[in-house]
Formats: sequence, structure tokens, C-alpha cells
Amino acid sequence: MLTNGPPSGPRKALVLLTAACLTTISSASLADDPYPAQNGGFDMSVKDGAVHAPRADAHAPIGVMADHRHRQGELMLSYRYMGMWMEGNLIGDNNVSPDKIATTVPNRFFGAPGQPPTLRVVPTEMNTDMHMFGGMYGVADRVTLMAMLPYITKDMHHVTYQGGMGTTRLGTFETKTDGIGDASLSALIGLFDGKTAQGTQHLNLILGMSAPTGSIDEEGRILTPMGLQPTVRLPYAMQLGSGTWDLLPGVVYMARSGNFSYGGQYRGWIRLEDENDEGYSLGDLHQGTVWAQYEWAPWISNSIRVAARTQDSIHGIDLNISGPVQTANPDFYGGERVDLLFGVNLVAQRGIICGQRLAAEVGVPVYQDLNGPQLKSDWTFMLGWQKTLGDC
Ligand SMILES: [Cu+2]
Repeated sequence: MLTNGPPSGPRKALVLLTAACLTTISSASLADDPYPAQNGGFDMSVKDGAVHAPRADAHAPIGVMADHRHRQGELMLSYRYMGMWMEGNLIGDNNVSPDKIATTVPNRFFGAPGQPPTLRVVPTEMNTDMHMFGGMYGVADRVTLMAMLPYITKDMHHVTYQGGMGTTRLGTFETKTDGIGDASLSALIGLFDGKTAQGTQHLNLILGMSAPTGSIDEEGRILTPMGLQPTVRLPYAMQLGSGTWDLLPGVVYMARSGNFSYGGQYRGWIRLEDENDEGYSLGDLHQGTVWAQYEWAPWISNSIRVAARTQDSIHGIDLNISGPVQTANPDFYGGERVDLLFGVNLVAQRGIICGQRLAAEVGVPVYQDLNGPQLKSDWTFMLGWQKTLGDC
């Protein structure tokens, strides 16, 4: 299912860029700060003139972005791999079979030349791979900037039913897209940093913008109910960006008491334009999450997390996207979903790899209510690497 071809142009360029940053940017200097902005990965205490290694639980589970700040002058580089697998369809929270979709769900394009009354092409499965390259930089103790650039690969499998009615299957086909997604720049602004006998707590405001750098005019070859194989503009779900400038507001709280830590975050994706160049805007997305972590030893912590999201359907329509398939209908987007996630954070404590972080998180949906028919989430996986330069 996974498409693991050799790195193509843009991905290779990003890898080179990251490597260049690593080699050219010198380590940030570490001052002895009695009021650390936040552990951008480590306990700021400086004892015996030595900087102590980071704590595993100083970062939230890897699926939570924009969780922590860095001190002034600190630079952190990160890479995350995210895999999302979808299989089967839901209308609301009810499973619906391809046969039922193909015989009962109205085609909104019916009436146009060659358009059947019901949907005749049904997505059965979708795989999304995202490679997220990120950087964080402390412009001041209270303000950290975070830049993110994703490289996305998508593929969707479909079954095509023959003609305008019935349940005879004509065949299956797969569409694929890949390229960079929407780049974003956010500021994390410290609202409150507290220190207790047992630990610390931090409250940060998140204010970001997402630029429409991802393509929204990707094309692919499909199989129609009449047996034709034209190349067409692919549906919204297969496009790589939103096409609009988006506001990314949020707030995040993290607290630690001894070896136990917990936190919560809200983030939003608010479309700042009614329409992108193709005449639509994706629905606003709101996401809330809470987590708890236990640190067994400074180098390892485990986490449990709940993430909930709600998204509107698509507003407007791209006139180049049509066909007897659910993904061509802007109404069949958005919905609600709750995931349960389990994670591990690792951070090397000494030697040449001191301060290198490796973390993973696996998620399964526990509730989905979709504006369907729509493909449902099956499971998600994330693997991430992070390093704050000069932290050991
Ligand atoms: Cu960071």
C-alpha cells in the first residue's frame, strides 16, 4: 500500500536543506537562566557548570505540534513521518458498503451530459504519507517561531460500477498525487511559566499562518462507468493544499509534577479567504487534545492521548471537479472524529547522540461521525526526530 519510491526532486532538496542547516548553524549559547522560558527539551538547571541532558517528557507526544518554547537563540530541527490509513465508508457513524453507495446515493451532477443518477465510482481505501520538516527558533525567551513544510504522498483506491445502475463491477483503479503541502509559520508566545516544588507549568498562545504552497490542481487517470480512462482534475481529497491563506490560532498548556506530566492543546485552521483560485475553501478545522505522560527514566516516557477534531464541509465548488463519485461532492467532506493514541518519547542522555530525540505515536479512531459517504480513518502512525542544537 505504501508508495516508497526513491526521493523525488522536492524531497531530496528538503533533505539537503536540512543537512545544510545542521552543518552551518552554530550551537546556541546557553546562559544560566533562573526563569527558564520552557524546557525546549531539557531541564534548564545548570549545575557544576555542566548543562544537563533533556528529559523525555519535556516534549508532548510527537503528534502534538507547537507544544513547547525554546530559549532565546535556541534552534531545534525536526522531522516527522506521518502515515494515515483509511478504509471503508461511513455515512454519519454507520458503515456503508460500496454496493449500497453505488445504488442509493444521488449524484449531484446528474442531469449533466453522461452523468448517472447515483454515484458509480466508490473509494475503498486511501493512504497518506506525510514527511514534515520543521524548525523552531527562540527569538526571545517568551517567543518561539516555528516553521513547518510538509511533503505529501497520497493514493486512493476505487471500484467502478458498470453503466448507470446495478452492482456489476467494471474494475478498480488507483490515483496518486505527491508534492509539497502548505507551509506554515507560527509564533508560540509565553503567557505563563510557573515553577513548583515538584515541577513546572507553562501556558502558551499559538498564532500562525499557513500559506497556499500546496497544489490544488493535481490530475490523474480514472476509470468511468462507461469504461473510458480520461485524465481529469482529481477530487479535493487528493489535492495537496488548501489553496487559501489560513489562520492557525491555538493555546497549549503543559505541566509536570515529578515523573508525571500532562497537557492540553487547542488548534484551529481558519480559512481567511472565501474562495481559493479554483472557487472553494476547505472547512474550518478545530482540534483539541489532552494527554498524560509518565517518565520511567530521564531517557524514556510513555504517553496516552485523546484527540478530537471537527471540520466543516467544503464551501464553494471547483468546476473542474465533477463525476459520479462522493469525493467530487463538496458536501461529503468534514465531520467529527475522536482518536486514542499511545506514544513513546526517547532522548539520548550522553555521548555523541546526547539530546537526540526519537518519538513515536500510534492512533486508532474511537468515534467517527462523517458528512458521508466518506472514507473512514483506520489508524495513524507517527515517527519523529528532534534535536535542539547545543543542548548537551
Ligand atoms: Cu522545539
